[in-house]
Amino acid sequence: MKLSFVVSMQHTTFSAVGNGDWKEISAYISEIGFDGIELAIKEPEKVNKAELKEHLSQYNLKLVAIGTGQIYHDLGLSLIDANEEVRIKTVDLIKRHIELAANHGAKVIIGLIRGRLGNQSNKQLAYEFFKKNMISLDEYAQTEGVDLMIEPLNRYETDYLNLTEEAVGVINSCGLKNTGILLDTFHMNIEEPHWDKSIQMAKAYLKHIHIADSNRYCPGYGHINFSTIVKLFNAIGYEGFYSGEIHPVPDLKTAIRQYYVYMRKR
Ligand code: LER
Ligand code: MN
Repeated sequence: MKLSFVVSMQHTTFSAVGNGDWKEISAYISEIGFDGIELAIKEPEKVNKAELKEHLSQYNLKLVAIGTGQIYHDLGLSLIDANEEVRIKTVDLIKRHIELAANHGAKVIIGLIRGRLGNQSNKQLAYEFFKKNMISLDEYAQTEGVDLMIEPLNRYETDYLNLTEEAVGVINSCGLKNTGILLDTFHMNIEEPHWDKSIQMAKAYLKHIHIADSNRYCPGYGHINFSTIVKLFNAIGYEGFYSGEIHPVPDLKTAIRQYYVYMRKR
């Protein structure tokens, strides 16, 4: 099993993430024995590409995925904003993420950046904005040789694409070629009616996994049965990373270490 951990490159108010000095945190992740790292990046244009490459190579960590969600969570920009300028800016920022990802063979996450239809007076139109922007991002991802991933999120964080079935539906109806799915056990535990059926449904699309227990703490702190769930992912032939996206409880270093130890035993 390949393990990674989600770390924020710039300070964020999103709490289920490694927040702090990304270089120090990644050095610790490497020391513990992780195979890779996932970076949440709010300001992709400010990232020093050479420094990032050198640092990850020094610590022998693969950049597995790039998170975009803080652009919505911290800055309020989304793919369905009513203001066209905001939508254009959001798409442009994600293109910068795609370029960064291309440098590392990493994948780009389309999660919180989707925003909420509920904020819009015309929900149908907002959903059309989402589809149009995904088609354009998918085309750009094809030219850069990068995979995008739609992450179904629970209803308290967004009001559309909460289920694997819905994410598969939009990928197919838009004819997206480089877009797959990221499954997050925290969101699945809230939304999916069946672990096994949802994982089976994701089979042809699954590119990445986020792991957190039912309370978003480290696995073992809640009531999700990870041994069963890892078996279900193995059964569909999943060979990608299991990325810890958890609250830093009781503190970040302990959470990182406990995540590694727990998952290595699955
Ligand atoms: C948000 O709850 C989440 O799970 C992130 O991975 C999405 O951007
Ligand atoms: Mn997630």
